[in-house]
Amino acid sequence: MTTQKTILRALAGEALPTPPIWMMRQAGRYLPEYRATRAQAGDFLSLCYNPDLAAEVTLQPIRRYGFDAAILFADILLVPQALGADLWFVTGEGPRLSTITTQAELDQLKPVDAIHDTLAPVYETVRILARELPKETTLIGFAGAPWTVATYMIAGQGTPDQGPAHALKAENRAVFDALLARITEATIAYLSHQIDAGAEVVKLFDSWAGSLQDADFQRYSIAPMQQITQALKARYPDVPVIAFPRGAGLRYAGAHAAIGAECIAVDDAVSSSWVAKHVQNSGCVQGHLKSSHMVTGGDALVTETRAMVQALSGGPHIFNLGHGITPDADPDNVQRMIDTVRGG
Ligand code: 1CP
Repeated sequence: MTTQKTILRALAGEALPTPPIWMMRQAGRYLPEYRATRAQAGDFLSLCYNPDLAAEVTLQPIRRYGFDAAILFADILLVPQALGADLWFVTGEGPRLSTITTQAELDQLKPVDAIHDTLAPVYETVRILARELPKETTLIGFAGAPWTVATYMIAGQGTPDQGPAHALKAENRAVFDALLARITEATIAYLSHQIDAGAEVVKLFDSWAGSLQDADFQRYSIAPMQQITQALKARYPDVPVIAFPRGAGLRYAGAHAAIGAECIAVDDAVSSSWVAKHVQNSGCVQGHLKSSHMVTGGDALVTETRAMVQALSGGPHIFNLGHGITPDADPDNVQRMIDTVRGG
């Protein structure tokens, strides 16, 4: 059976003449309408937990650009908060969390069944979106992958090298493993509720996968994403999974099979010709234009976009950036990228 939605067709393995397109962080500060709604909400977390306003910012880039997918507006750090961590955002700096580095702190986390009390507004946002999105637009739910979420829970903030998480892994493997297991279990429950509410696809963001070496990459990036994917497939065999082990480099090859995901999202550090040969041969790929083109624009944006579409035209491809769009991007450059993808 074929579906009309282009994203679902690509995820089912179809090479489309024009790749479907959406953009990581497409609802974000580069858009004046996002900044206005965020000001109305008061702060970032209030926006995440206000279903009407979170649905509104999710819809804004769909109205403006007609992307083929909408991604739920939320954040990967809502799961730690739902497990009982304190979470706040420092303006101009980023997230801050209470830290988990000992068995005693781990014991204070809430049981997984309790996360839905905090996350109920997110499920309501998904229900609103499932009603209000245009019929051709696919609704993507998401969560952070366990390793990436753990790096924030251990350090209490974003870190350039994920040093504190690597240190805990070396010094207290039992606590580290138990924390990953708890996040994994919570993520399965969270994504199941998003799917029950109407998410048609789910994406796992492992933004810091690239800092895991050798056996650790398999054990802490791939294995937890595989476990989540397998649990979701048992309950929802028809819901495709996109996995993004960012920074995986050569290890993107074989990731479809290792994780069991329909689609592997790739970053901009690998070449499109390499991706076509070594990743797309195993299934759908998503990506991977440098997000800096959304700031600089010009001929390079058009040339690079065309070359990428061409290089990945032999198999299933969802066009996207290699990482999230940045606040200094020019909204006109986004339109130019879309016109290039759709119009040649
Ligand atoms: O001030 C603001 O308005 C906050 C900026 C912002 C936004 C727009 C944050 C804070 N989160 C979000 C939304 C968000 N985050 C989405 C919504 C959907 C969309 O893509 O449009 C998604 C999918 C995320 C995912 C997310 N949050 C990731 C994984 C993807 C990635 O970018 O690598 C990570 C690592 C986070 C944590 C986070 N949240 C916000 C910031 C600034 C960060 C990064 C912090 C750091 O590492 O320093």
